[in-house]
Amino acid sequence: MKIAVVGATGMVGQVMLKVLEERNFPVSQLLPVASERSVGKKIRFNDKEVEVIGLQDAVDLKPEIALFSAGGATSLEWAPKFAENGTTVIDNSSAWRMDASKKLVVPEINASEITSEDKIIANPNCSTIQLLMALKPLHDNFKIKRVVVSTYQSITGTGVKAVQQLENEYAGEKGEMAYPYPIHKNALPHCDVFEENGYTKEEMKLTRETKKILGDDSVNVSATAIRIPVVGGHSESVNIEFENDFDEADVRKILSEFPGVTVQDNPAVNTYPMPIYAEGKDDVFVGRIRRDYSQPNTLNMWIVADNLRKGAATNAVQIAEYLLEHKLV
Ligand code: 2RA
Repeated sequence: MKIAVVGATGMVGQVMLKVLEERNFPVSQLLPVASERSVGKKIRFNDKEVEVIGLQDAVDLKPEIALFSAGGATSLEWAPKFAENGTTVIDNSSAWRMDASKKLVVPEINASEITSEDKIIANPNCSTIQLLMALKPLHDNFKIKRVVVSTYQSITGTGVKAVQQLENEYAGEKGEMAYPYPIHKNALPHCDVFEENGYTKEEMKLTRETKKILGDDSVNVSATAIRIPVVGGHSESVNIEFENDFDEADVRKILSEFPGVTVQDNPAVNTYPMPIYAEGKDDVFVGRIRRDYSQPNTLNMWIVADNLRKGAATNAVQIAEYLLEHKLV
């Protein structure tokens, strides 16, 4: 299968290539695509050197699937051009997520919504994917009324510039700033830009995308997104109020039986999810599961996942695998 990876030289694009290799995705021809300044560079894929090409060349080569992680502007302009040429686009940017005509997919939750008509499929935001992997099975069993979530997000979600800023600050060196303030020994209550309502785009993604993926506008979500000097993954403290009561043992059983979720929850022996151990893995790790005794039918938990893998690259490749398995490409 001819596969394009648009943004192949970026942080997520490189993880997409790695995941395609690890999962032995049947790539007959890889088209690594990047901006004009990277055209001609060589990347390695399946032990071979492959030359980076430009967007128009990639469209003309008519790949069956194009995995995009190149920013919203590139997706808005180029995803339709690939789609018009018969390519199915799986886009990791926010460009198409809230478009009513586009599917927003976490394979374990709603891949069955995809049809052969869907030529642009949106990958949810990383913090949404890991949250929904835990919420969906609980919503199905206990019907969620309201979610309050605080995220503790890795600087890798911002990109290479942020990782470089932290390294510079560790070394006591000046350099380009990805954030308005130092990130070393700090916590920034500012992920993405602020909207009129006082929430950041990152926080509103959690609210809007949760409703769309669950297909239930009645679920209320209030989010606070924090950037912290961590690289392994995003962590989330989640408080969930249900319509119906629950039994904690049932909650653990339901979560542990959901594909792609691993329950790590035994505080007596210091067992709980942490980004340093989630890094490089594809599961979503859930722990600190405990009733919130301050109000009825309410639960607290802690969710951790590698934001570059299940939060982006692996989720996109899993969608591609679904398309292949169901002969949708
Ligand atoms: C972030 N989720 O972490 C956003 C985009 N990757 O900055």
